[in-house]
Amino acid sequence: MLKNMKFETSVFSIKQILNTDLKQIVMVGKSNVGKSSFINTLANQKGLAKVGQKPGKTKSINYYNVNNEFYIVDLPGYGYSTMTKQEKENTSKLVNIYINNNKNISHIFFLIDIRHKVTENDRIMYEWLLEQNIPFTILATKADKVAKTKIPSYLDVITKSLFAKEKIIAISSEKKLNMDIVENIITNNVYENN
Ligand SMILES: Nc1nc2c(ncn2[C@@H]2O[C@H](COP(=O)(O)OP(=O)(O)O)[C@@H](O)[C@H]2O)c(=O)[nH]1
Ligand SMILES: [Mg+2]
Repeated sequence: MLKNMKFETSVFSIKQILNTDLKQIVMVGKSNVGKSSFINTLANQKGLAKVGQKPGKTKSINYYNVNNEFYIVDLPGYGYSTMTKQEKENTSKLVNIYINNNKNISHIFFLIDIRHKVTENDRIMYEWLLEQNIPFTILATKADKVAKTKIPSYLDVITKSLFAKEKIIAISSEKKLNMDIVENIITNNVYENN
């Protein structure tokens, strides 16, 4: 569990992006994949990030301050059918500027629902991640929704449809599956190479 995690701010426009020297751990994934739930489980606080929020409401970059040592940053989800073309453009511009002008991103978690088919947007996100010079981990969310014995085959499907070389980790925010692995990744990336 990450101690002393607090919501700090939501950023809707480029000029609001935080100018900070603190390292940042970033969450990306399509809407409803379980980003907010994952953040709440990491913090061990139920209502910290709003779960099941209407897609239209999550166009912001949300910063969670962890003990004044680093940030967990929740990026706007992609694949919203309710967003207008203009909203999608504004959101992707905000995300790109946030990532490209930032030397303090130490790790990106890319969340994919373990049960769902990999979408075109997921593939675009994966290709985009490969082009960044930032370490990342693919997490398959909501693993409690499939039989434990079937988890490896679900992971295999995702790996193959992304042509991913990285090992994908199954997680469950509900059942706290593999949260220790995730926390290790976070602390290794935040506290190493200081
Ligand atoms: N069974 C199960 N449901 C989950 C899990 N994580 C999220 N959910 C559900 O998936 C829905 C979307 O979750 P949310 O965290 O709001 O996703 P976000 O849009 O990516 O922030 C909600 O109804 C959550 O209760 C999980 O680990 N297990
Ligand atoms: Mg959310």
